[in-house]
Amino acid sequence: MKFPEEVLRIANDIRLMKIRGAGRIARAAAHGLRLAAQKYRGRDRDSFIKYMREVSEMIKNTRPTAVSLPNALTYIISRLMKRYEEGYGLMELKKTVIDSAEEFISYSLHAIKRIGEIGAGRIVNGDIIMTHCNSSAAISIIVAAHLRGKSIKVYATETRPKYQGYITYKALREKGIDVTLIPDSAARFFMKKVDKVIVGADTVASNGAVVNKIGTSLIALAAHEARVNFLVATETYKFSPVTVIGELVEIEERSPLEIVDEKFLKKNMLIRIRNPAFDVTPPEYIDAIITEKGVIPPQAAILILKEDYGWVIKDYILKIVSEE
Ligand code: RUB
Repeated sequence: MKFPEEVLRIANDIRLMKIRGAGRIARAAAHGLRLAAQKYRGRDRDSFIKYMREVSEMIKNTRPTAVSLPNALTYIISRLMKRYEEGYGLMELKKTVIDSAEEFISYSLHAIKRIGEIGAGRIVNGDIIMTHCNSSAAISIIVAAHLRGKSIKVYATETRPKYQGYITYKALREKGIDVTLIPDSAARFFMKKVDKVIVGADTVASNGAVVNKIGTSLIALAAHEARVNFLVATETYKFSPVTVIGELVEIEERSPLEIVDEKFLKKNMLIRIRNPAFDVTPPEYIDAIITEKGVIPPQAAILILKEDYGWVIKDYILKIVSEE
């Protein structure tokens, strides 16, 4: 089936990381489904469902690690399917997709703001904060604390190989925050000066492990060694229901060309390069997870999952039982 140009462009932008960061990716996916519904020119319900499922699958397959992407799609498609099973007509089904997408996007933006408000309460006047990569949720906390008049200093890691740390540096600088850019490898060097590390998340597993940009777990280790508070800022749609039944989070491996250029690669044909984009920080290294619903210890991740995704988890478990 042919997908609308604009929807294909969104998928491609996610793949190429022109749209990046777990929250932004989720909102772009929701927007993609909304556009697909708006552009649908067919006339019957069944073909619309088939088409929407295919668009959803195509968007889902852009990047594998951030669970916010499938969670955003499920949010919309599950509402669509419910209406379909209740016998609603095509116009109503389209409206369901459009309304659910808008609902998700506005929930997401509100959640980031709320995380800022909740997280700012944890920041003390004079705090020195380290952050890694570029997380809207982590930035929301830092900016909210600054706006409350707290005097803070930030170390932002460069975040090689894609240098998302520069985006963080610019965003904080524009708000008038005292921010210093450091190489990733200097994280331990500066850790003794730091009071809190705040990072975002791409996925939170049911045991409280956090998947985030490569290098996060090394920083967590350095923070643990120096007895520095390690906080994760994340919306609850980054909690992964499949991890409850033991599924592992797929870690995206990206092109070696993000590490070396083509000329180097041609000269060194036999070189082996690995470029994992994310790593896993175990719950033991995380002091708290700050969500829009409040602050939880990582071990309480399962409670969020039960509350928000209980029905999805029940479906998985029933599926496993019926396959046995
Ligand atoms: C981005 C990254 C971010 C999280 C959280 O990785 O790891 O820390 O996605 O970001 P990439 P946010 O640049 O490879 O997408 O809080 O904005 O959702």
